[in-house]
Amino acid sequence: MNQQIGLPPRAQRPWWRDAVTYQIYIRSFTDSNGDGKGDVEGIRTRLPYLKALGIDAIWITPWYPSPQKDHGYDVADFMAIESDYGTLADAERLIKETHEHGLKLLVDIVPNHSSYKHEWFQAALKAAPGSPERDRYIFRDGKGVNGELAPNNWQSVFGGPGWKRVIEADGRAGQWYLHLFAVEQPDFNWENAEVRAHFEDVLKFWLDRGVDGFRIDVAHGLVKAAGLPDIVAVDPHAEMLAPEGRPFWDQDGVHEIYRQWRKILDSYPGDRMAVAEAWVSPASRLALYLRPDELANSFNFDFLGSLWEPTILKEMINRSMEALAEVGAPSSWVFNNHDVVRSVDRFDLGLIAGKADTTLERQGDPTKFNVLRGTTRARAGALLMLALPGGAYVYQGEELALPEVRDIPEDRLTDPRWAMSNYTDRGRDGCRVPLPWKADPAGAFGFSSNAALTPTQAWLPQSPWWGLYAVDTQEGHPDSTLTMYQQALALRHKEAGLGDGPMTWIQAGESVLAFSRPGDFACYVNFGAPIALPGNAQLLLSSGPLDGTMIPTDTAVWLRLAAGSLVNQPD
Ligand code: TEU
Repeated sequence: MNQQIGLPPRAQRPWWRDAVTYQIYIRSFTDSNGDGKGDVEGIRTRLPYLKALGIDAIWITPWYPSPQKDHGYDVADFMAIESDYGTLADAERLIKETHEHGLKLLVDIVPNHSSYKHEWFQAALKAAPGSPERDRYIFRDGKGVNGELAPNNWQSVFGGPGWKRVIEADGRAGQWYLHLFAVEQPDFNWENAEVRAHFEDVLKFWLDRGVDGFRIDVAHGLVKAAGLPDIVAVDPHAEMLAPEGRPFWDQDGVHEIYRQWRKILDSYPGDRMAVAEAWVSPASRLALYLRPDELANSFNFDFLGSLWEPTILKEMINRSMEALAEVGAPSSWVFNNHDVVRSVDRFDLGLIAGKADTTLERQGDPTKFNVLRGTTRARAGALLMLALPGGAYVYQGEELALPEVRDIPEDRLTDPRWAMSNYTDRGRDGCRVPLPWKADPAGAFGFSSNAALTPTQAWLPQSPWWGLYAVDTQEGHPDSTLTMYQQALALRHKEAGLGDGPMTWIQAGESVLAFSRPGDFACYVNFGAPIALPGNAQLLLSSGPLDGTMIPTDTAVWLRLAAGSLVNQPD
């Protein structure tokens, strides 16, 4: 399949067409001040690690002042830094030093909602119905004789009703406000000019400080259908995340916002960009966010919900690339993020993203069921992802093959999903446990500068087996996943044909995904019984040991093919 014909060489095209961006979940990355929570300074101390890993950019999850009801995605002030995480001066220093390391830096912008502690929402609560203060959010009168019923049947993504009734100044129950996420995350009204102007100021505030771009949270949710019509579904909550036919997702009006944002990005020097977190399908709808006058990237979330199955994966790859080629945009592959069960577990157990199967508790012993198979597959998947056209987003710990942590005690769970689902869904904490930097448990496995901090004292407790995956045990070890990522990312920089550009499928059997990239480069991923390496191929990298000249099950290889061996291969 050939796309992007006429693409300029890598050095001449914008960095975001090819970049591998590393997602830093700030609270769990590195704690420099010993309080058990990650911070800005902690990130700065790890820049050498990130540089050595070979990524091109970092994306930092929300670092703004926040009551932390959704770990920073509830923002109280979009133009400052959370005091637990540091200061604006720390952030400015981090931006500068990230650039000195030759890396780009993205910040997370959360435009769908604010925290209930945001001064605008506090003002809205005090103001009267119909006031300009209320108009910045989505307040409505309730239904029923006394307004005691929610204005419509929208539910929260986290569980339970999507509306909360407020007490008015006279002490009586009054209007309702919309919160598509936690109660403490009231949705903004994007029809309001002040909201639009504020976010333009927010973009400029961070662009002026040198950030290279933004990850846009819930990018498909800002505009709600006029009149806020009910969801037409038997079970509105089950349908909340369905991307199609929802009166709050992927409304056409969002595109005008991003066209405006693109103008702001383009008014700054360098290739400033934005990447959309848009849970939108089909791929042709997602492509609309990537039209030349809109956003640079949009996460491709298909892999998050896919099984380890070649036919499905191939279809997804084809669909995504075809849709994006229409608008001239690169793909942005994602295997992991802070909202889904880690790929090591998904690929082993066949879990679908976000649906942690609590019947399969690991109970603290990673060897209890087949974590090894998940690791083998996650490693092969990584080589697949990093060989595909376009860019990729890697979530912290993915390079260590961290599994999902399933044994966090219930009384330590913090994700709002846990309470909002009436304690039926453990939520997303299992992929957010602070990173193990050292095998020694002191300082919560090296996560914290405070050596006295025990693994259970980190903000999310680390399980006793967490140290098995530590950076210091993997660093320099020829078989470790960290080493494999370092090698893959180094090769990716050297191979001019990787990153954005054409790919051609190679027919290698039903259980194999194989494709070539320019420069006689090929990637083979074997999902079935062992297969032979293609003749005269030079092995560049493999995700696991080969068996002589055979590629074992669940193994991926990067190869230099003998020149001319691809002639007459069907697409
Ligand atoms: O997520 C948006 C979203 O709809 C899903 O990722 C959802 O949170 C998940 O599938 C259900 O648990 C973004 C952020 O990535 C997420 O961390 C925030 O909680 C959410 O927005 C609200 O800001």
